[in-house]
Amino acid sequence: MDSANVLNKLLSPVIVTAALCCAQAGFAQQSTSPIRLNQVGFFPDAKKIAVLANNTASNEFYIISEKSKDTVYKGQLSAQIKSDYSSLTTKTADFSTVKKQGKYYMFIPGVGNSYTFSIDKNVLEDVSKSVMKGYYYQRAGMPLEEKYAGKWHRAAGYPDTKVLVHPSAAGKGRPAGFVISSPKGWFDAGDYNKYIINSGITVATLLSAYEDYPEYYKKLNLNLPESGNGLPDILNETLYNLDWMLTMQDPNDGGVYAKCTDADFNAMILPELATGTRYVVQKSTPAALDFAADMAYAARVFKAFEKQLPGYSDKCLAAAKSAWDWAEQHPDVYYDQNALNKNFDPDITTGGYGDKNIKDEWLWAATELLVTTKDKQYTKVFNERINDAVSIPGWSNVGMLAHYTILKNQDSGVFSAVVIDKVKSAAIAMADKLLESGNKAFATVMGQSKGDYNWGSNSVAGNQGILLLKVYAMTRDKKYLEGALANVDYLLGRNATGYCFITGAGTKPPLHPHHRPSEGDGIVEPVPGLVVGGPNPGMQDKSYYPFTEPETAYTDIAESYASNEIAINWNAPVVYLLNGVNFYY
Ligand code: 9MR
Repeated sequence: MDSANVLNKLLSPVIVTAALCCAQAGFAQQSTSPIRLNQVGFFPDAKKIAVLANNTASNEFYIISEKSKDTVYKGQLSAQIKSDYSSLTTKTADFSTVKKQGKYYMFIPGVGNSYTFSIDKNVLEDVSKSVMKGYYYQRAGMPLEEKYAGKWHRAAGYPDTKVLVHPSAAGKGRPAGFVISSPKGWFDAGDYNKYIINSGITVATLLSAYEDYPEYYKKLNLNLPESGNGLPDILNETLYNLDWMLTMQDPNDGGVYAKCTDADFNAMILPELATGTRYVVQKSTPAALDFAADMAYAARVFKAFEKQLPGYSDKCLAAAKSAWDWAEQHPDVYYDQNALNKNFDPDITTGGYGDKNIKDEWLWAATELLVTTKDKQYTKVFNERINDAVSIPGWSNVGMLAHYTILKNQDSGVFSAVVIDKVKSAAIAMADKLLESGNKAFATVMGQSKGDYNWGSNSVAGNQGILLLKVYAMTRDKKYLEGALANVDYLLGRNATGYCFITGAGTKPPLHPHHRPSEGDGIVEPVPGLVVGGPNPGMQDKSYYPFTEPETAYTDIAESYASNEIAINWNAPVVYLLNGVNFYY
């Protein structure tokens, strides 16, 4: 980075705030507007709700056309609502009857104007694409050319063609120090490491987005280097990570390394400047099972693209089977980084993704293998686990992904009517529960309990949205679609922080995500299309948080890896959710 860029980076908050203020002069309180709404905008036929998040006495609001300055709607604010997750009290403003396409803002006497928003049929198109394109910017081992990456173009980094087998991962045929090649894949998050566990749910979520809306995704051009090659771009992008995952399997025994990593997190530099030794570390049972599940799923999806990718589907399936076999022979190998560091050198201090309850991983892998192969050998584990309770998924909680696969493959002949009925009614009951509870003060499904505001809370909002969309597809009852949209509104600004949580979107997006390329590139705007973690009262990074309650504990500073990092498993549910509602409305 040259000195001008360093200066830019230091000054960036000032410059951006100033630029925003100038660009939108005339609007009160640009940086912390108490009027919280979806900053990107609304579909003409959708519910439209804004929230006033302060104690103003006003009872009325006005929707004003930006162009003519005419009032197009005058409405009443609701009675005060005390939030369950912070000391805020709010009032809601419903202007769903305004349907005419155009640009508007809300005016509340005594408060001022909101940000400008659009009402438009295509209002979510750009942001939906951009969260998908976000993965391209996470690619390891290839240069991002300007024609695809715009001003965020960068040199290649982390080729990972010479990766050492860490002593914790040594095995027959591959002793410690053995060199393997493990190229491609996405950087996990703000860091440059590549983890199998987190790829597990991420890849499955993207495959499921494609499977649920194939015609939609076939038309979606993301301007990738591979665009136009006969594969939908969402699959082109997913392949980039699947190719890497395949290299993480030890051909000698089918076991899967937990991660391809530096020994320690490095500085906030561009990937091309990182030169540390890379390692594959310890194989683990959950890594093998997540890998098996993704590969068995990919084998189904890519079967339809035999012409473009001859043999790929079979290759995935063979990899899935041998990973499963390894897991059966090694059913309780967990990744415990502290234990690992006591026994082996060098110490590894990057992300752990340690998961010691892997009943859900067994269910998921068995389900995917069963659907793809129809082989009875997977039924024993399936039958043992199918009655386990499931909940909104996350990287360590993947049982629900098995349920989604059952719902999608009801006609496969693999599942009994009893199982299908149970899974269906459980999904509907969960969706109903989501609609009943939620954060009343902000009118969102997000906020079922305090626990929703955790590390990566925005992925909770996204994953709740996925369940609602899947139940909507099953029932066609609009209330589920509206619930999903309420979480879109949450992510795009109707929340207690006032931020739109996606870089480059809305009026007040994060400007300083914990993301090494965005910090290291000297460009003021962060890389676009990345979902930040969101409110997390755990505040494990101990950095400065202006507010610290469950729904407000978010801080837009690069140090805050616990609230402002980006991660592949947080983008994926938002990809599914945004593109899903974009498809339906
Ligand atoms: O998303 C993970 C979160 O659930 C954990 O609580 C946290 C601490 O173990 O780690 C998060 O994952 C991080 C990973 O370990 C390394 N890359 C960045 C991930 C997001 O912060």
